[in-house]
Amino acid sequence: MAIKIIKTTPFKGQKPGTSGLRKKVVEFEKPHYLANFVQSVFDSLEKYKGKTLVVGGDGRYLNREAVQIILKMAAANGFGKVLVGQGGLLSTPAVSCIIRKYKAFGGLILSASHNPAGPKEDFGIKYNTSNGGPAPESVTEAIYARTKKISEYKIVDEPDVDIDTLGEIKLGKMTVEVIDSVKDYIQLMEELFDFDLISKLFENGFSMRFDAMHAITGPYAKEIFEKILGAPVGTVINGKPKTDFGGGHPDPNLAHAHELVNLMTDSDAHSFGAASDGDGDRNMILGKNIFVTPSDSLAVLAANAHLVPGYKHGIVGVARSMPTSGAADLVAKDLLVKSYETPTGWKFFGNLMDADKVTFCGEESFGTGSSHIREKDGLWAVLLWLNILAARGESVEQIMQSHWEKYGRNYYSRHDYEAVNSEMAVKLMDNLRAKSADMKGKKIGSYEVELCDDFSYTDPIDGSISNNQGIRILFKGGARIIYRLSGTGTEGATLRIYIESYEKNHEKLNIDTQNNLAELISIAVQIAEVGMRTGRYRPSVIT
Ligand code: G16
Repeated sequence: MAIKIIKTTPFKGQKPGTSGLRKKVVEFEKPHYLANFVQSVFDSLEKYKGKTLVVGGDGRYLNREAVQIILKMAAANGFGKVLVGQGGLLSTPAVSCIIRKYKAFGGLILSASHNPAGPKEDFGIKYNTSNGGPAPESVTEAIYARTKKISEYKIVDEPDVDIDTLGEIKLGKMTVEVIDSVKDYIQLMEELFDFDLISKLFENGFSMRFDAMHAITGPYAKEIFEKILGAPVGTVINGKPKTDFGGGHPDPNLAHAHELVNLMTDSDAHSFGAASDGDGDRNMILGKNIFVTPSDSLAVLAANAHLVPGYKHGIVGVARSMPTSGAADLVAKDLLVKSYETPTGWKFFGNLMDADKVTFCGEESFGTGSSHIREKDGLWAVLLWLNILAARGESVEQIMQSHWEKYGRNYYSRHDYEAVNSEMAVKLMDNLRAKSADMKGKKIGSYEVELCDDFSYTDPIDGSISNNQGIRILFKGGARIIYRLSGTGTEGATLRIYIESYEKNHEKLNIDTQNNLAELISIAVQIAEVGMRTGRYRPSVIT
């Protein structure tokens, strides 16, 4: 086996964000760009020689080429085996499931998640560790440090591997096993959920649409919903993965999943609608004419988990990212289990799940998951909802209504200002941080500030500290305004403003959220001086 040592120079701007390295495709197409990152990952790991790596991606433009580079570099660097999804395809939750099931050393996931795909759009790569979850900050920082110093990488000089035929093949001394992309994941879902009960829903005419947004979940969803659970063909829409995701923006939210949203707000709307994103870890849940916020979804799932076989003994705790609404905390209190507030980023949940402190976790950014794997899981959330709907024999609206009656309602919205000048965005945050020091006790409109700070998190398991995780203004009575800069954008900075109010006495369904939050929204914009500091007078996306 001929191993080539290629001389290279470090690139600027390789700092991994919330979820690995995400950049425009043109960056990844620069000579050695991807290889530099992959070698930096390998150089940051210890004792992986002879071990197994899992590789797969969401099928976006560059996926296949990237898989070939990784396979050849893994062989040159001494991995014993690579498990690769057929065609190079694996959803992010499936990678997590496979790493855990086969006790692999780690995995490389090729995706830029919900960001658009194609030659002019985005690509990404991230490393997951042996627990199946995203690498913790200690590892991502080591990778980043290495990218700044790297001077060469190793790759075998061999022809491309056939990644379309299932089975084993040798690449130098390393074995490449091409595995079925959906099988292991579906087996896990069958262990958690009552598939017979869900099938009966469909037998009785329950109508659902699942929008795969031309991304990775299409093959998984068709197999699960249409083949195994017996939902009619056509239940899964946009089910064929495309390298450019059909030119769409596979972010399952009200702004981007408009086809599904239209289907769910017709006069003859379906009973249930759901969507997932580019790599299959996010989810959006809709009932007939009703949208369930991800924060509410986490709370409802936690409150009803005992109805589902995989969670019939209850949950041990719940975790949510700081900007996610407090709805799940109310459920945790009622269930007498602990709730944790972590910084944004799925990696913060891993330690809590490994230590058996939480069963469910979720984020406002349309991510929900459980300790069955160490990634958020779009289809899992959809199946959990279906299992609960079947067990309760109620509609999404009825379930939400009774949930709010019991726990009160957290009105919640996120306003995003995308592609803002990065320098302006940083200054805006610095200004807020400075202001936050003396806001406590101030009355602003009808609200009184209870606490204002820049969120800092001490991991209860390993004691690691993450500072500067977002400016929080907490008001008396449960209202909150949070500001943070996104870690996943690929153009300039994205300012996210999260607005929440809490109504204990929930009276009627579908009070318009934006109207309900109007005063807080205007307070949020004024305090941060968004218009003056960014030149932007309205958000790019409201969810
Ligand atoms: C990623 C992380 C999530 C996080 C989200 C936040 O999601 O995996 O844990 O909530 O980013 O993004 P931002 O920093 O832009 O607010 P994904 O689905 O992009 O991998």
